[in-house]
Amino acid sequence: MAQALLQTPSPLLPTQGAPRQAAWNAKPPHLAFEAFEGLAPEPDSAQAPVPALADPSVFDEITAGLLQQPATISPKYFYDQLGSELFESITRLPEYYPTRTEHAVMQQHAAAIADAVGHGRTLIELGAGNCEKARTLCRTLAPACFVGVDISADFLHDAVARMREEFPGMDARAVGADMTRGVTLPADIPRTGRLVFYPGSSIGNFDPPHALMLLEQMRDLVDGEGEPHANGGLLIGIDLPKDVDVLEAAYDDAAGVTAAFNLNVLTHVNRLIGSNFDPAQWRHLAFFNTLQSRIEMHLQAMSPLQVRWQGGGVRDFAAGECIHTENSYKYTLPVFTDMLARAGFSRAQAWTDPRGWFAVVHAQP
Ligand code: AVI
Repeated sequence: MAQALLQTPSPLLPTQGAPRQAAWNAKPPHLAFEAFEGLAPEPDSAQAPVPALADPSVFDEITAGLLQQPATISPKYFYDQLGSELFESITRLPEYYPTRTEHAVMQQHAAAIADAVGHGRTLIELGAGNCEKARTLCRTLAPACFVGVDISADFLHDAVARMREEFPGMDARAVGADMTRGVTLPADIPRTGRLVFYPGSSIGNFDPPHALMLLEQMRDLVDGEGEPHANGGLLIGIDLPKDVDVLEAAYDDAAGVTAAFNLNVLTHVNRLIGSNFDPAQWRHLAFFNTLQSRIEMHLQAMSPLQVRWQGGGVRDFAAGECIHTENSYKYTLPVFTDMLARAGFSRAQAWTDPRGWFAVVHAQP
């Protein structure tokens, strides 16, 4: 059983439900799938010649999803260049509370978090991207070593170089790895005193069985890969259940940025599989599924449509039929603490904002 020291337990009931396949391999923006950019044919043209695709597994994955009933597109395909920019805009929207609320929790409880976590650690940020969130943490934690992990090591190198400049005494490294496939750190990264940092509530984009698998991988990392006195920890951001209107507005903002973000996946898919999706024929849907405690995003056909792709693939959509593009699970602290315990983190402590909208959780084996 978890021995959770939950400072602000969520008032909402725990919800559990059957996972969907669609989001198992969802990636937060910094883990965006970036293969095939540059090999792309002209978007949105069924007639344009389509170059041979470099990796058939991507083609197969997308087309298999499109042929499912209901159709799905993995959220990792949100994050092409435009999708990543749109996501950045989302994080600044008045309706999208998670980013600024997590930041406020980290600021407000900086001293307590630092006391719990400890100074001089090896800080490992998963999905580090531009290392912006870790930079703030480094100022309070003064880690001895920082390891930014991201699928795109090239992108990371600049960010990690800037970390070295700002924190000259800190050993800062960039590691290119897809965390969904397991992360192996360089052999000289200290095995004791590791702190894995996974902010942004990105764990919510994985369905619960895959979220559990990821937490188990994080547990292996903080365990120093078998080191008996590893003394490691995990610091992770969790979006909590809240008023449905607040949740739904965050994923269907008045300015239409989230709609553009969702629709952009069709343009990206067109480039990846040579399909002829016309985003103008689809509309963005986002709603809270109370039973599963998750926001669901879908794209809905506004009229009967036929979509074709390279190699003769075809899918007919009836008017109103949907493609499921994303889940964003909202965990109560008791439910998430239970998941942490199943992943081998038996102690957990959480800090939240005054409204109880978002939690930063420190967990230890
Ligand atoms: C990356 N992830 C945590 C975001 C979320 O809130 O689930 C992705 C997102 N989708 C629509 N808006 C934001």
